[in-house]
Formats: sequence, structure tokens, C-alpha cells
Amino acid sequence: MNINRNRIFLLISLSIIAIAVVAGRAAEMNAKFQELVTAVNDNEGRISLMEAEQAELVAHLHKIYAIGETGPGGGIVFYTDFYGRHGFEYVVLQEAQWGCIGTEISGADGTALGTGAQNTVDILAGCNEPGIAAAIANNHSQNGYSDWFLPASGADTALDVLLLGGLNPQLQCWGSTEGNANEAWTFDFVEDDSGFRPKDTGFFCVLAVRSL
Ligand SMILES: [Ca+2]
Repeated sequence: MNINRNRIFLLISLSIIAIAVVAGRAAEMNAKFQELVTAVNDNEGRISLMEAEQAELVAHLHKIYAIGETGPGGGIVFYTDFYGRHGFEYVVLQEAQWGCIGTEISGADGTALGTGAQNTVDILAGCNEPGIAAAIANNHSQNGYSDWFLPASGADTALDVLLLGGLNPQLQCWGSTEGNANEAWTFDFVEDDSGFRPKDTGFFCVLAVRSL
């Protein structure tokens, strides 16, 4: 009988040990499984991040501007850098005077392409006549863009190139470069005679441009 009891005791002990080992293994496997789940989630996170980055890159790559096409602001692209990543677009607005004839504005003397933004700021700071060309360009809003300004005289060459390509409508419009107290720049592709004209001439349109 003792032998049998011992056998039963041994059998129970072995069973308990076996259960403990299996339970231990199960816990270990569960921990491993959780690790794997975490790793898979991490990877999925990384993949979606990479997909987002890729989408952004593709969107960026597609922002290549070509001269003559319609820009994001609804204007015509008339200048781009070498890669087409940046440039300028223009729209033609109503006729107006340049304003403040007889007054020399502090600043507004920039001539290089792109300096029109500062010229426009200078004109608005130095001339408070209502409805002037700089104000019309500055107040213009189109396609959600309100960063329009009156271009400096240096835009003439780029606009002329566009004209030669048959893409530019005939226009006689104000630029932002001031010549002196009485004259300011006009782009004139009707007479092919851009230059400084009296600031109170009323029949010049407003050329508004924005950077791309
Ligand atoms: Ca000036």
C-alpha cells in the first residue's frame, strides 16, 4: 500500500511540476506574442509615416511651374527659376492712377524682379490717396491668395519674353518702381515702350503679381 501511495504522490508531484512548466512556458509565449504584436504595430506606424512622407514628396515634386500656364492664384505664370519650383504669376486688374503726383515716396525705388513687394509696402506707407494702383494690387484676393503686389520695373524682361511667345495679352499697366516725384514705371506692351509716365495718368491698368 505504501508503495502505491508513494507512486500516487510521485505522480501528483510530477503532474504539478508539469503544469507549472507548461504554465510558465505559456506565460513566456504570451510575453513573446505581445512583443511581436508591439513590433508589428511599430512597423505599421513606421510604414504609414513613410507613406505620408512619400505622399508629401510626390505632392512637392508636382509643384513645377511652367511659363504661360495658370498659376495657383489664377494668374499667368510669367517667370520661373531654373527648376520651375519658384516664380511669379500675374493678373491684370482695373485702371487706376499710380497716385501722389508731386510727392516723392520714401523707398519704392526697387527695380529688380521681386522687389515690387517692398515697393508696394513703401507706396502704401507714403501715399494715402484712395484707389491707387498699389492699393488695388495689395487688396486683390483670388483663389484664396491675397499676397499680390505691384511688380518692379525689372519684371519687364520676363513679361516681354512671355509676349514674344504670344502668351501675353497686350497691356499698358502700372509697375511699382518710382522714377521721381512725378513719374512711375509703366509696362507698355501696346506701344512696346515701357518706361516712366506721369503718376496721375488714369488709363493704365494695375498689374498685380505674386510669388510662387
Ligand atoms: Ca522713392
